Amino acid sequence: MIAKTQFSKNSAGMFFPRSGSLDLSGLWEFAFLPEGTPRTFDPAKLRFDLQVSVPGCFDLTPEYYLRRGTGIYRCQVEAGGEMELISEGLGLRGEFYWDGKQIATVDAPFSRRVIRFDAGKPGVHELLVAVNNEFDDSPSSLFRRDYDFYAHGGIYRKITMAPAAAVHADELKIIPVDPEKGTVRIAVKFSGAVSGLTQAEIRFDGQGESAILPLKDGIGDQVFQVPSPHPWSPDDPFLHTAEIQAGGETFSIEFGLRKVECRNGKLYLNGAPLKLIGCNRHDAHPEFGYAVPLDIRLRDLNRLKKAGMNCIRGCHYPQSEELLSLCDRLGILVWEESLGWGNNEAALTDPEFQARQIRETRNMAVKSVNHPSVIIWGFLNEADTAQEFARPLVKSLAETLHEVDPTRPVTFGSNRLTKDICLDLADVISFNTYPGWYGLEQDQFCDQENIRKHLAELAEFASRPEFREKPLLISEIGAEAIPGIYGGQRWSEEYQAELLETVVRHVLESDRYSGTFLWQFCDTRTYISNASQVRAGGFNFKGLLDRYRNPKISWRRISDLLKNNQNKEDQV
Ligand code: ADA
Repeated sequence: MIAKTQFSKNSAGMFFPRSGSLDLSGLWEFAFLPEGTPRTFDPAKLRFDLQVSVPGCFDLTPEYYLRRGTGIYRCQVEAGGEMELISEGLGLRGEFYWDGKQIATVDAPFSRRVIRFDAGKPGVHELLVAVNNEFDDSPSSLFRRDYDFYAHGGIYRKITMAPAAAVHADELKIIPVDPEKGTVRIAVKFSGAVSGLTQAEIRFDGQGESAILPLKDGIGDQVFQVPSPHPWSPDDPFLHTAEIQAGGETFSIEFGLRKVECRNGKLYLNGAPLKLIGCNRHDAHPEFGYAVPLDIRLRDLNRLKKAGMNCIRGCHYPQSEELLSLCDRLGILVWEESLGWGNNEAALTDPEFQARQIRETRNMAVKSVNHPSVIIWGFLNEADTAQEFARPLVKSLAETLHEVDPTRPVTFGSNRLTKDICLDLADVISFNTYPGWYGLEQDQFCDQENIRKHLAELAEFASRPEFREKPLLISEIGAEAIPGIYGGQRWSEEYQAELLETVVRHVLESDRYSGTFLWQFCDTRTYISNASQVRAGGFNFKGLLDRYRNPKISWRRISDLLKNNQNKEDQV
């Protein structure tokens, strides 16, 4: 059974929504090839003896729990002629087959792919998606076994199909110029049937006359006035819509009129100083892996907003359109980053790894550019940026993001801190640091003074002439707390709460810090032990919520702190 769906105007976060698209979410047939078996297969010889959900992670089904190998998903689709298939994200890698013929391969987890192919005669056809979650230990691997988050196998996000448009929208960017005046820069790149295409028509919010965007070789770039402009902000997340018509196709894009700036060492949003207080959030759940249902995402974000937090860091991979669209609608600010974690010299100097990082970072920016909630782009979390060999890739990634959209600041979470030699390449300085947990004093009870001293030292370092114009963030900080362990000692809920409260108070009081993303929103699945750490029961317990989103003491403590802080600000 294939659910047919039309994109409604308010469909959550569809990238270039097109009428007549088919959402292939639903029940698919499933066959499994265990780890080590050859990944070439004859579909006719496979045993499709299970039905599974798409989106879904096969390694969380009871039948294949935590297994590694190749999951082969099969469904029948009614289609014909030139088609466009959009895969929002899978892992760790995959191949797409149409009637047994390979039409695409995907070597990057969590990334969107637009696949155009000839579906042949109209009728019922077979779509096969083979996803593999075996570890690849080569230097070019994007998702390594020592990453501190679980490498799930599955179709993480939606697959949709639509008749391929004659004019392909490769890039549609709506970049605010002046939110108050309501001016936006519209930059488009079309391919396909573009010869003779001299213009696109632009219409805002379904009203008024269309405006003309001249095109040459499918490319156009011009500033427009939005009628009745209404700025976007966390407190008033108003979304405009632009319809872009070209070559008989209509592309409907939501956008928000907002401006993020770095000035005098601070972040500004729509001209007002911005203090980010929020969490690192893996888009994950212990029962669903990375195929997180809309309802869970919505509850997470509503809970975060209700607690008085205003941002998430989408650690450590490109976020789904659905999640970003929810953040647009709820007014939650986002640091989105491409996939990376602790990458060392072998990876950072590997030409294939570099090419993949640049390609996927660019893909992420092109995908996310119209989401007003995304205000910062990141990459290469905790790479070895204390070494010269890291500079070429860091520089290329920063340039790639600035080329897609010069209006958003770029950064990376550095755990090399004052030894980092790439901070000049970032617009924002972001430190991942764990005073009171790793490395520094490991006290039985929380040493607030030591934590404040460490944060003050980092702020002093970041106040040097070469850095003081750059905003400063603590992009990760926290402590493990096993749910139900009490008493104030390390690993207890009170220890975590006291540490996090010390951090948030310090950041709120600090003139130098533009904010912090606490590590982390909720407990997440990782491994009992891998190269870099041991994790009790295979979970990272630094969540302020447990894995099922039940609050620990720290969640309540931080929520109360932020509410009191907001009350004080309101009284000023
Ligand atoms: C690092 C890393 C996180 C997580 C964290 C921790 O900062 O970026 O993904 O592993 O440490 O819990 O130790």
